[in-house]
Amino acid sequence: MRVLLLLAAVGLCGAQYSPNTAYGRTAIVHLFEWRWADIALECERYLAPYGFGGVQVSPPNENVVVTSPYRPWWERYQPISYNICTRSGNEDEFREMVSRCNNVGVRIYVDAVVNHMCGSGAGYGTHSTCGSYFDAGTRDFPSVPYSGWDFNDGKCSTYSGEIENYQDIYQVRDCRLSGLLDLALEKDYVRSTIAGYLNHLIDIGVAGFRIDAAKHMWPGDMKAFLDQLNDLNTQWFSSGTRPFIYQEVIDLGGEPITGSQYFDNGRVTEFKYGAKLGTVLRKWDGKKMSYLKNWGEDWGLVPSDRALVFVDNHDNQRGHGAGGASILTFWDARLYKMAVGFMLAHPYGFTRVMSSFRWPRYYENGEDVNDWYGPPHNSDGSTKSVPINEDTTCGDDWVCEHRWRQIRNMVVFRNVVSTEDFTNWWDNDSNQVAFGRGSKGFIVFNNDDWELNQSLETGLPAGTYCDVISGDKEDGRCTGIEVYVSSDGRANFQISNNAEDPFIAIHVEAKL
Ligand code: QV4
Ligand code: CA
Repeated sequence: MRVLLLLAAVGLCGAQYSPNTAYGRTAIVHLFEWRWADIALECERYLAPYGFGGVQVSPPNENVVVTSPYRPWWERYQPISYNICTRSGNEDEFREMVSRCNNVGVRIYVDAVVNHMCGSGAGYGTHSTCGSYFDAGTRDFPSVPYSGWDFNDGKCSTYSGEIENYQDIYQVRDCRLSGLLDLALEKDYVRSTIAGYLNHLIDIGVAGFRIDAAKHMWPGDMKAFLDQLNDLNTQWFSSGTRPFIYQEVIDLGGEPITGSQYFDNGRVTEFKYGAKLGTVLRKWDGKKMSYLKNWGEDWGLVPSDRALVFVDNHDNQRGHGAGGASILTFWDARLYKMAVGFMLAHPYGFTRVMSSFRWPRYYENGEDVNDWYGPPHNSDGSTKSVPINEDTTCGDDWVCEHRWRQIRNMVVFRNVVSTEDFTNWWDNDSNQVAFGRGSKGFIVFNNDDWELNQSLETGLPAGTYCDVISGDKEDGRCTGIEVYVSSDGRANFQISNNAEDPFIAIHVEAKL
């Protein structure tokens, strides 16, 4: 034990790769743009009962107020200070959320925007979410404080001062990402200021961080502030627990900067996951689901214990960032549920479910000109609270994918099978596949244009199981399809290619 403590003390043990979720919880949800008060409610009424491990929240620090276009979602990626004060709420509301979520075993992960401050064109004044004065022109952020000395202006080699070529690793780190004032992270003052911000959040009780734009920071500079982070708050975590770190590094190949260069700091976001899975489910370039038999590192993905995986994220569901047209989103609901179901059933990576808001997509010359739309809001620009309908869906334009029965039940499935290996793969050499997780769970997909009618080895104990895709196990009965597993572990599966959801999932906690 002493050795472990020593290792933890020097941050050598693998803890920063561990999500620090409560026992048996294996997935988090990105409640994009939700208010802190609504997240606290969602932790207690939904996420805890259904075994979600945690929530990735939108950046909690003060950001610039952009009014043209009107309050875009991306204004939150332009920091003005590290005051906990945004459209999602103030510090008291943030503390309340973290405490209430931790108290029901749901962790909070903060989206940490520490590579930069606001855009160089953001002007000067107090148009910020907490009224703090700033002057982008003179790089003056008195509420941190940062001054001109704390930015990379002199270090960037490009004429525009912006990143122009992603093949040049110096530009990518030391120039501005789309005009965002780039912080000088080699400076001790900047490193300790960032560490101070993150330690303030750790003190409040968060479990870890998504490090925004990590590709744009030198891994060593990041390590310098990460090594200054305190252990997690012992009110909710055992002593010596290190914050979970997952770094946004978009690496689809073809660039000199790769995800593996950041492994010393923590996990990385594996964007190849959603991009490749999308091409398979869309059957592009002759790809078919039977190819997924060796899904994982054989497909060029990073090692499973260094991967934070997702089908889509807040950027690429609206054409920002990377992944392109293959990315499946809630707009492609039927295939999206299959992709999320596959992700949650498969053992690879630590999984994140997206929870979005709807916006009026409108394409001109192939571009969605409304991709900037912010969350549902009142006339004063404040973010609307999330209404919950009778049928448990969300109201207004909140999509709440995490509340879709097929997705919510697959989060439970992942928890139930978490200790089990990937077993009993079957495929028809086309787009009908199935696989199990030891003796705890089994899933079957039909993405062909004809019926699946097949007897399969499930690995499960004999009995009657409720399909958790078409329904639930409720009051001792199945509200959807029933599956009979015989004493030899085999079961017959019939899935029409016209089914609402052409996949079936069963597990031992949905057994009659
Ligand atoms: C514009 C011009 C600049 C000009 C600047 C002057 O493009 O040339 O210098 O004005 O101020 C918004 C606008 C963008 C504007 C910029 C700065 O869209 O037009 O520049 O603000 O004013 C999000 C959005 C961006 C948005 C940014 C800041 O996606 O559109 O820019 O927030 O508001 C790469 C990175 C990856 C990144 C991804 C989007 O490797 O790290 O691009 N992903 C993360 C976040 C993402 C966020 C950022 C990084 C920046 O996931 O949401 O960008 O924090 O792949
Ligand atoms: Ca940078």
